[in-house]
Amino acid sequence: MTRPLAVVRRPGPRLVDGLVLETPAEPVDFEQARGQWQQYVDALTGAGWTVIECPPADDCPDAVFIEDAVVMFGNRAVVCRPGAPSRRNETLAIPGVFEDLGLAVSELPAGVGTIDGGDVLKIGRDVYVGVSARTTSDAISALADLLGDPWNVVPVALTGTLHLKSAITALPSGEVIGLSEHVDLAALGRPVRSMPEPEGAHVVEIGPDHVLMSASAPESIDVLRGEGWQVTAVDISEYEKLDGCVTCLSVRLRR
Ligand code: CIR
Repeated sequence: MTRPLAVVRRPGPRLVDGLVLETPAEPVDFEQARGQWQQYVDALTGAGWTVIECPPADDCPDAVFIEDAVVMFGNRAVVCRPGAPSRRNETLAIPGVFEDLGLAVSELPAGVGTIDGGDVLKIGRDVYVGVSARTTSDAISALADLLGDPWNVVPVALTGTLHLKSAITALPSGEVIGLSEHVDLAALGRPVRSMPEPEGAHVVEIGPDHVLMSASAPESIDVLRGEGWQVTAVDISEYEKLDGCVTCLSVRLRR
C-alpha cells in the first residue's frame, strides 16, 4: 500500500512575529519551536507517513501553518487566498509543490474574497467552512462552484475564534469534538462533543484509529485513549502561543 503523504513547511526565522489574537504571556522561543516542529514531523513519519517539505516562505512569519495555504479534495489541491495580508505570499510556492506530486491544482477565481484552510473541515464529502475574520462568504460560494458534485459545501458562522478548526475537528469516526460555543450549530447540523481542555478540540487523523493531539490536552487524550483511540501526543506549545494547533502544521494527502 502507498504510504500517505503530508506536506509541511519548516518554521522561518520570523516565526516570532507571527499574528496573534492576544499577546502570549511568554514570548515564542524559536529554538524550542524548531525542535517541536521536528518532533511533529517525526510523529507523522513514525505513524507511516512520507513527509514532503514545501520551500520556505521566510518573509511570511506564519508560513509554518501550511494548512491555511492549501486544502486537498481527493486528488485536487485548492490553493487558498489567505485572509491576512501578511500571509498572502505563502501560497506562491504551493502550485509547484502539488503539481510535482502529480495532483491537479485549482485556484479560486480572482476577486472573490479570502479563504484560509484552517476554516475548512471535511467530514466525508461534507465540507464545513467557517465564515470568519479570515474567510468570506463570497469565497466560500466560489469554492462550492469550483468543487461541484459530490462535495457539499456548508458555510458555518463563527464567533470568538480564529478558524473553524480552532474550535472543532472530527475524529476518524466522523464525530465532531471541541468548542461548540464558537460555532453556529444549526448551520453545522451535527452535535459537538465537548472535551476537557480547549486544545482537546484538535485531532489530526493519522491512521484509521490513530490521531495526533497536543500534549497540552492530557485529560482529553485520556478520554480518547479510554475509548480505544490510539493517540500520539506532541508538544506544540510555541505554536499554540501563535494560535496554531496540530492540524495547521501539515496538509495531509491519502493516495
Ligand atoms: C495566524 O493568525 O494566522 C497564525 N498565527 C495561526 C494560524 C493557525 N492556523 C490554523 O489554525 N489553521
